[in-house]
Amino acid sequence: SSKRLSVVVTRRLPEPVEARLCELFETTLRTDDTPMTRTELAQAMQSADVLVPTITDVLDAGMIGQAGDRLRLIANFGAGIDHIDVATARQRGILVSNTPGVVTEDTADMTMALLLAVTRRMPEGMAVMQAGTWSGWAPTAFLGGRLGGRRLGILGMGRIGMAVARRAQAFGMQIHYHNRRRLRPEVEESLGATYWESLDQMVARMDVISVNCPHTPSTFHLLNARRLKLMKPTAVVVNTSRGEVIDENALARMLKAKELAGAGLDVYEKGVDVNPELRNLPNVVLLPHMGSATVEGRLEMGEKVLLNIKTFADGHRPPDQVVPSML
Ligand code: 8YV
Repeated sequence: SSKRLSVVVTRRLPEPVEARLCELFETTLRTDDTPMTRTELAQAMQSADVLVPTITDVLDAGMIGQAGDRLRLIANFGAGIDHIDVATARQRGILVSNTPGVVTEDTADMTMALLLAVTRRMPEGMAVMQAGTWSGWAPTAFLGGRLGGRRLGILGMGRIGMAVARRAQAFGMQIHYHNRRRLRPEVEESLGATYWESLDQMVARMDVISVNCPHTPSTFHLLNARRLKLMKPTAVVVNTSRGEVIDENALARMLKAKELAGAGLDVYEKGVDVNPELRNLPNVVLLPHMGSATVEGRLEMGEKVLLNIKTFADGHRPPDQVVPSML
């Protein structure tokens, strides 16, 4: 029966994932590696029983309003669902699922990579090597800062935040966190993490702030100009979550004015329209949203999407269903 489910996939996915989707369902694949236009997306919403979108598809109330009566499930390829109006989908009786868990370790790895790249000045070293202008070792060249002993403040202590904490613990950092809810004492203890109820107080005392919370109405610009100004001028900001959590223009201004020591960013407030001020600062490392971009991770994301659709096709709730109350 699941064979008759019509599934529309909005982006090219790894070949084994596409093959499996075609095997199990009546699947329409994307033919070129670009996002769908709004018109194409609206058409897909009309014709599909199940839509498999990604972060590049904006499924706002207007778009969900255009869904055909057939559309029953939006099985997102990705963990973050801030591009989907889950409440409106629910009103229309459309379920939403995501792919949590499988992006955790890769995103935490990238958080550490960005942190090390910034604090150890890797871009400056690379630039010299690429230009062929290295004049040899010098005792005072390219001196960075040691991670060990520094205070890391994790903003958002979910799966990814905890994976960052475990890594940072191994680097000898002191772990602090702010979260809506405090962790259970035994979890806090195993991570050696100190809870801050006040984000203002935490940011003022940290050497590093790592953003690991989702983007929701209550986390938009959580790091606004006022909070960024509370930070030590020697502090570093890392963001592998969503750009909207930081006021990007305020961050750029402060980095330029050396009111902050550095930043490592994988995500941006306006997607590909990155604040150009960020691009030419030596103390800033920018990546094009690569946090979960591993071969293994993408296959696991595909498996999650398949399981969500298959379970739904068999008449049950998808294991990774997202409900508005979780947001
Ligand atoms: C994905 C991400 O690559 O999972 C997420 O929330 O940001 C990335 O890991 C992207 O969202 C795919 O839709």
